[in-house]
Amino acid sequence: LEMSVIGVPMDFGQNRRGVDMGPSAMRYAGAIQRLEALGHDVRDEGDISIDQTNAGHDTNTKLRNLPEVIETSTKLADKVSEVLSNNRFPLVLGGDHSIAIGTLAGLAKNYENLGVIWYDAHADMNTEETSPSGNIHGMPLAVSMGLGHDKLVNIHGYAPKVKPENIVIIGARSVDPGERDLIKEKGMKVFTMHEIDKLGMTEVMNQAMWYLRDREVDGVHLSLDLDGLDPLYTPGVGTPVPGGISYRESHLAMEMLASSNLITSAEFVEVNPILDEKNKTADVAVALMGSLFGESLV
Ligand code: DIR
Ligand code: MN
Ligand code: MN
Ligand code: MN
Repeated sequence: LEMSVIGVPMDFGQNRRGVDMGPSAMRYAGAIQRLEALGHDVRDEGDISIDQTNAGHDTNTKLRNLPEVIETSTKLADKVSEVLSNNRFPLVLGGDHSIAIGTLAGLAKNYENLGVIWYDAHADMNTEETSPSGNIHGMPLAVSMGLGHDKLVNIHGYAPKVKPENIVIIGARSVDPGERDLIKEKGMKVFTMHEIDKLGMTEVMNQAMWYLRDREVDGVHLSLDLDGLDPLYTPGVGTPVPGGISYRESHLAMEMLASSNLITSAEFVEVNPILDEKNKTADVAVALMGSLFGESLV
């Protein structure tokens, strides 16, 4: 692949500082070299610049740091579009999960029928009305479906970015009441930990991929929140939830995606080295990138 890596050192979407160091942590863990070793042509595009002027001064408890999230999303959307127009594969390193608003804004206008795999302990489908926290990292999927604050929903001047029926959520185990209602209302495809336990990851991934093929998607974005894994493996995240996806199940999922050739863009988010144990979470993120981009033992 011809890939472009975009860092988004942003922590405005939630209230634990340090996730802005995620891109550095993943680079330090060898992300670029790992992908180059697989024969990919990797261009590190550096980081999106983030204005820290008002960090810590926000008083909006419904939508924390809204102006900063809007500004960063817009810049990221521009960058992702530029990478696509150069026919390169966008790989985005976060940053908290609110950056997905920008990634999807940059991607979706280049596809007729974009699919999304959302690998996460959470559904990220809150709006300012339903959010228990006011943290925008709990909202990007709702925003991308066209629900939420006008300015977030309309980044890059169009909405929605994705259709609810083109989204598959994998690993959910902490879902807020408003999110649950929305999942039901939209009839969304969700594989919670219950399905992963019951069916096994092989069956879950096969069903997820066939679901998206049946939707006739012309691209699939993988949005991987490291808190989708069990905190045993990825402790360096802001909102850990026990009972998560294992290290091996996650590698299997990435390997299956690799051999499917479905994935056309990806992002790895919520790596917070301040909360981590010796950069373990970034190491896992980079190992998963290895599997997603073609590593195999024999
Ligand atoms: C929670 C946490 N549902 C919220 N969301 C997180 O604040 O909306 N998403 N951590 O990754
Ligand atoms: Mn910071
Ligand atoms: Mn998330
Ligand atoms: Mn999450």
